Amino acid sequence: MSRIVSVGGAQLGPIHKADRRADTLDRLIALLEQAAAKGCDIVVFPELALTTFFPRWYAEDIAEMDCYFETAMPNPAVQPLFDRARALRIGFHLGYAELEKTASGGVHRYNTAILVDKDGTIVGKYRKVHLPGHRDYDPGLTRQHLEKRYFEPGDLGFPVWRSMGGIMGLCICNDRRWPETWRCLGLQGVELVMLGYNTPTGNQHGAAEPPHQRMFHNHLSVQAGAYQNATWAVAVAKAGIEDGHELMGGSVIVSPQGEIVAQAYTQADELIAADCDLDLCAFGKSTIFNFAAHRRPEHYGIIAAQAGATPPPEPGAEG
Ligand code: CDV
Repeated sequence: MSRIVSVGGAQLGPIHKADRRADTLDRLIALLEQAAAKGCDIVVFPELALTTFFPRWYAEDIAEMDCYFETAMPNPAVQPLFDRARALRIGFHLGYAELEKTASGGVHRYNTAILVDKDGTIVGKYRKVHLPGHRDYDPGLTRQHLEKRYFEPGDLGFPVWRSMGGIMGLCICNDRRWPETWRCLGLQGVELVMLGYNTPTGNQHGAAEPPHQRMFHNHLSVQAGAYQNATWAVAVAKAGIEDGHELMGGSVIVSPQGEIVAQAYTQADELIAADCDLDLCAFGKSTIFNFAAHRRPEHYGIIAAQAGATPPPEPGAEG
């Protein structure tokens, strides 16, 4: 049986605050249809693919942002995407802001992604673990990035699922920069990692980090994660000038050897695609990254035991 999964990456151009939800959904469905026409089995949409990147704005009362959150998935506003995908027999990955109501009347807010199979069934859900930015308004920054204000860290870990003949995993945007993310997925045999991102082209601290370096870090992270875990990876941007703030494009599909096999060249709605042979993962997984043969977990305890770095004392410092 073929283990080729034909993957589409549906990069989105900007989604402005003023854009109507129905128009945004039409754009997603148009990309879905392009992917289906190309024969894709699955199409990957970006992080927070239904709305503008609202964490760039401060609200004293976080509930003011609830208009950007989904309280159920699917829901009437996104049902047309689910219906069209099922009719076309194509799976998809979708990032969105999730508001979960608890039995006791409380709420949790997460930056979430789901994996939907060709029958329209949600087979997997992931909630972003590595939330970048800050909780409070910071006047010293060129731009706010308030993910820590509006979302809780994900509580689902880094699960994988068997779907479409392979082992699928998800992460979201900033997660791609952390080797811990990739290794948690790699240790479960992941063969295709899907992720979306909203990454500004400029540094919010005003630091000398030009756009070409930021794009390099984007690709470096995904290529290293794919290579070191012998997995395919699809990283898809929301790009362009959104409500006056520029987000990078550069969506890519990366092979288990860490090579880019497809890349977007615009900052607009654009489909990239590649036939991903999941059997190609076996080479790295059985040789240089044969984890069972070569890993030394007895020396890795520090990774799970602490968050911050603990350098040794300076020479001459009092103990
Ligand atoms: N949405 C993100 O997680 N963006 C971050 C930016 C703020 C650095 C990223 O890692 O791309």
